[in-house]
Amino acid sequence: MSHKAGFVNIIGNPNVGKSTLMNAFVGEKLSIITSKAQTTRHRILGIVNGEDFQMILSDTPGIIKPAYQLQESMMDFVKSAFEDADVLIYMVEIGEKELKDESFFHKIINSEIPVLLLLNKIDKSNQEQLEEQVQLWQEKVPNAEIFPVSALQGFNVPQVFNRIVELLPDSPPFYPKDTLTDKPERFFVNEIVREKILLHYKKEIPYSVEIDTEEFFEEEEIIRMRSIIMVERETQKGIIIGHKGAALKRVGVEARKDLEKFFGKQVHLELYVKVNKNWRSDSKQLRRFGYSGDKK
Ligand SMILES: Nc1nc2c(ncn2[C@@H]2O[C@H](COP(=O)(O)OP(=O)(O)OP(=O)(O)O)[C@@H](O)[C@H]2O)c(=O)[nH]1
Ligand SMILES: [Mg+2]
Repeated sequence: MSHKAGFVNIIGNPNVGKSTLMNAFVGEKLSIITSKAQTTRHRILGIVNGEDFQMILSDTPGIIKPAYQLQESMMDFVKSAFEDADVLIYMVEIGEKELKDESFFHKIINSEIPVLLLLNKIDKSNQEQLEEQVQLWQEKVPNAEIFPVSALQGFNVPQVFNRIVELLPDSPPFYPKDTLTDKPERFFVNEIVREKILLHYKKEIPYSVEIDTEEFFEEEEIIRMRSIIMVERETQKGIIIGHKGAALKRVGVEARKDLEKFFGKQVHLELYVKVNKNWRSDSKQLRRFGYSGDKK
């Protein structure tokens, strides 16, 4: 029996719904989702295994013009997604005009590999607007096949999935057929905690935070985890902890509930807050947290 396998890399502006789409395909909450831009900071693989195919999706950070070194490393993940893609998914949302970095747009319109342009969030538009947008994007990206979708509501998602399977090259699987992702358990602990930070703190706070899970110890009945919430400055530490520790407690309670769902087991989560001065601009620190840390 012939077998298909390949890399399907999802790129686009921040907040357009890339992670929502990957999770919908995989059927698991692998990537965190919030209404804030730059929720995703890494390249995260989500693998869908069929009897005769393996679809390796990769979720990437939203495209931006980097302002500090962490963001440069985030854009390195986007660049790497162009290098190994067998199918490129360019996601835009209704009403969007252009990609936040033109050089990536040129790569898309000159792509030699198939491009599927997903016009997302159509649940927020009407027929007239939709038709106008489809036409606009067809002119802008003539090499793309366009699919209006709602990643959130699942509209047209199975159709896109089937089209991707058709486009996958003949190949044996790249990963064992029971693999779901390339990331270790601790990564998901970091991400779930960071999601709660994105949800509950304002302004620059979520962008100044990195999580480092120091302990992940699985016992028969329970998984014990200890994570450090790293901030850039002393003042941010106080904000994270909140009055009498209430803010931090809420993060802990909500994260634990999600972790229990994710791992299907009881979880004990300890959270600490530490100042790690300017970690976002420190190559060594960035590498420790899984970013390239390359200076441009
Ligand atoms: N109405 C509507 N909202 C959506 C849809 N898809 C995603 N969203 C919402 O859009 C917001 C961003 O979704 P994400 O999946 O985190 O977007 P992203 O492109 O991964 O964002 P970054 O990781 O920040 O680049 C969330 O609030 C989602 O619930 C959709 O089809 N319709
Ligand atoms: Mg995302």
